[in-house]
Amino acid sequence: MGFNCGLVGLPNVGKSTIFNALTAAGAKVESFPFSTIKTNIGVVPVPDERLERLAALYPEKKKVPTTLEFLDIAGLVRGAHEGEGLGNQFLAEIRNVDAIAHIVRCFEDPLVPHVDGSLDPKRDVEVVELELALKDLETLENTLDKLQPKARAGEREVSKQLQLLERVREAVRQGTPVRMLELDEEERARLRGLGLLTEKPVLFVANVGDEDENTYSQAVAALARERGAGYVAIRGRLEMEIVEASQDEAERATWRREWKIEESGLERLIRAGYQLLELITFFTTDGPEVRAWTVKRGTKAPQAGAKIHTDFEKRFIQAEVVPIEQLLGKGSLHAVKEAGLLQRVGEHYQVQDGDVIHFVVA
Ligand SMILES: Nc1nc2c(ncn2[C@@H]2O[C@H](COP(=O)(O)OP(=O)(O)OP(=O)(O)O)[C@@H](O)[C@H]2O)c(=O)[nH]1
Ligand SMILES: [Mg+2]
Repeated sequence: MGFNCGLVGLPNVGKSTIFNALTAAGAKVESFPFSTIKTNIGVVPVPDERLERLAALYPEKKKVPTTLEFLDIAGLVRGAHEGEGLGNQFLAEIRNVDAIAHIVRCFEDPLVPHVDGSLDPKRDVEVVELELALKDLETLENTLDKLQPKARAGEREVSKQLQLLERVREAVRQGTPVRMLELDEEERARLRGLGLLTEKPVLFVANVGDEDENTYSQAVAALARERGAGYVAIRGRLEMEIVEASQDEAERATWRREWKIEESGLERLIRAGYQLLELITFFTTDGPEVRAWTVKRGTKAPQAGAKIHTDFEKRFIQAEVVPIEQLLGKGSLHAVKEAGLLQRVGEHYQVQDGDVIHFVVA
């Protein structure tokens, strides 16, 4: 399975607009709040010029990029954790994402009403964060209620869990997102099953309208730094219009140059998202495909193999690896071998960004 990212924020801030700019999916965009009711899902190929150059070495093979899934989720308002607005159900959707892109309105437009009547990114961010935190408090309370009787019965494991949850609850009450707590690996593992929303990595996305950065978006960037979150600014409507104006990437690039957009919102968001989630890309050239794959930094060779085929992890013998730039420099795998540059690695090898890998399996 690939990675996914949920677009979260107040109603009418441009979530569906940005979703369309990212996916070209044509989701409904309206100037009134709560226009999105059911979550829109879009899968996008991750643009990577290294894959283009690798594919050029194998003109007979099919080029398959790695993908990322975006979810355009309904707008969230004060009281959402108690069912206000469209309520609780979409908080459950947030539970299933790997990362949250928190969309913040940073554009002025009298034709687009703001649910709170005025533009104030800091207040908006706090409304959304509070709802996520309150949902986590509810989850923590419910779990604690179930554990307490067992702890009284003297189960040691349970009381360890109980202590951890009480500590986390206290921190969330104080307004600290779970992702910012100092927890060790074991503690993180203990929390994983709870699906806490403030544990997810967050990327703040300032929807800046037609202009570039402004004082509102600068405030969002500062908030992101404070909260251990990533940050990108996207000119939502403009980028959506460019994507919708043409299917041709070259033509879209011309439009972007015209508007002095150096890199598409998608590219910037993906770069920030990969950094935030500590993701890397490796490549394979076996069979009929030249293909890019996404894994977490630190993934070992057998588990990377499991991305291709679940069997590969069990049947792993070794992997043959060459950094993509070396392969491109030599021009063929044969030349890489001749030069003695192909590394043979075992099950403890950690895959590096840009590795081209051939898995040898039993
Ligand atoms: N001026 C301006 N308007 C924008 C921009 N981005 C979005 N809008 C407008 O804002 C309104 C809301 O956009 P949507 O994308 O539907 O917002 P949403 O966050 O998905 O809203 P809900 O689904 O209702 O929560 C629409 O009228 C958009 O055209 C922008 O960059 N500039
Ligand atoms: Mg919407």
